Amino acid sequence: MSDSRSEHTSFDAIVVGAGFAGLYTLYRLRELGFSARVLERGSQIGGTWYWNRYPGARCDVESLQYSYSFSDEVQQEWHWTERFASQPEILRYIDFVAEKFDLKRDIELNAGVKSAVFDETRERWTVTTEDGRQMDCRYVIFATGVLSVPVEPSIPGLDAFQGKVYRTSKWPEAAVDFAGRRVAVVGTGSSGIQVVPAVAQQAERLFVLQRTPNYSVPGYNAPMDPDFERDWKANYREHRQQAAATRNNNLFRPGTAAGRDTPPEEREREFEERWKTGGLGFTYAYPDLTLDEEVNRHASDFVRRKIAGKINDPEVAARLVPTEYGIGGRRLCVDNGYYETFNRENVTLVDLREQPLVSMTEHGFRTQAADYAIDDLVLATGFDAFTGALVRIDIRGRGGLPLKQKWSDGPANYLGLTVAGFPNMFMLAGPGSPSVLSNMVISIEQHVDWLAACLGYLKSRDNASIEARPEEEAKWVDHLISLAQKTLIFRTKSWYTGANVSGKDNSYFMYMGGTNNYVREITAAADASDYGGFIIK
Ligand code: N01
Repeated sequence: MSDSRSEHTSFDAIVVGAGFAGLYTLYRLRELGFSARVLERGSQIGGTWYWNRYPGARCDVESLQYSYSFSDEVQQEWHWTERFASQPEILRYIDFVAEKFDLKRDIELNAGVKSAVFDETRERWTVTTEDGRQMDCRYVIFATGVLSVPVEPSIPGLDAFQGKVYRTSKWPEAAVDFAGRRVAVVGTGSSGIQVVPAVAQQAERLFVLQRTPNYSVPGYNAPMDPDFERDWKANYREHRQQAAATRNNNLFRPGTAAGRDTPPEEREREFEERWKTGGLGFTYAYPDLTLDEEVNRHASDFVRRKIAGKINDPEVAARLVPTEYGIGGRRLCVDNGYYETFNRENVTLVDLREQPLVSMTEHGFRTQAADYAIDDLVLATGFDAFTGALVRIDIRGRGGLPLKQKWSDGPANYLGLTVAGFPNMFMLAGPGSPSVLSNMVISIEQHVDWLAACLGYLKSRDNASIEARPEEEAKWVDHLISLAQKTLIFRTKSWYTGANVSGKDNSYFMYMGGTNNYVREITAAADASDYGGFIIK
């Protein structure tokens, strides 16, 4: 990729991360005439879609929507082969876009960033890579991903295990063959639910270690319907506009009538209809589906019945059905044959609530009920989301204050884009924005478009500095909390609230008021008030 590693060390902007966000940022920075460098720790571009290349990995937002909208040429030229794109296809798409716009010449691979330090006298950032190289820039932009730092699970004896250990979030580039092997998968979130059916097809024996069952709806993935694709390509602009008017940048046909005011038989029909369609649209049947207790109970019971109906053994079914929380409180999963996998002879569900995991052993694992022999262990155990990637970089703002310290009580931010005390620093799709509650590619574009307008404004003022006003940041945090408190997510423990990482539980990692409202708010903060929430000098 870029072979100009040591030629230039000073840039208008440095972007950290070459996933969807980093690539589009580079494209817009070039349009502004900024000198820019993208630093990527992976050995390929693609971010999430480079690292999470486990068998079965697939996006659960439809391919025609989970793609860049900024270039109609790209939209027309690229052909998605399936309703939900697989990880290899998304990676090929990202590469296609990077080649088309000649982005790679400004990207350095294998260039993890160790620190970013703000120099108050020069009002510039010094960015240091893990191999000790220093660069400096006026503006630093973190496009580091929301789910890019895996959590190391607390499993006693992991080091003692003599078999192979694979992580879904860091899967080897070479294909892994599980034929003839005894495998255990730990974790039943979106990653586990995708990897389990794929491993089950190969492995001699598969143990699925489940701690908390999740709700999963069918994906019904299928080859792309040519008529559907033709319609989208002919009307892409309208489809994108309609999606941007929703609360998540995604066309889920959101219901408008309150579930509370809808008779139960009618609700049942609507749920059935949405179940047949498949995908994440299930929870958008009614605007109060995750707010009203009765409606939520009905939707949860409906999915519980559907799950149970897929499993031959009623005892296994009872273990797979979530009972402790309502649908929508945690990230809904989308599966292609996950539940049916438990009807296979070679697959055993190990319910860690009935038989807690005691430890790994040299050749297997031990629960309070039994010892199990395995050859390979697959960890699908989740991420230190939202802030994990940012606090692992030694980011220091005004007065040398580490971001990690500033965020010891929560990720204070203004507009989900900036942090008071950290001038000329921007975060993309991270804490304080709708982030993973939306179609991320479009949310990323909305962030980058805001950033580009802001940088254009600063450029027109002689490359001025920008910094969030602390009082505006405090108001934004209160706003995030009050939005969160209205939701079921707030009352349910999951990685959405940081509950999967010790000491991290928090309520305001995301803006929960909908992407449409969010875009209105950040646009108003820029246009209507002429960046009045910021100090610009
Ligand atoms: O991670 P998770 P993920 N012992 O945190 C379990 C996106 N994504 O990688 O729930 C035993 O959801 C943990 O158990 P519990 C998507 O946004 C998207 O699966 O804490 N178990 C849980 O079951 C998704 O939500 C796509 O009780 C342990 C699992 O590990 C997000 O990424 C595909 C354990 C972790 O689930 C994260 O999903 C994949 C332990 N010590 C991911 N520690 C698509 O687009 C953890 N667990 C389709």
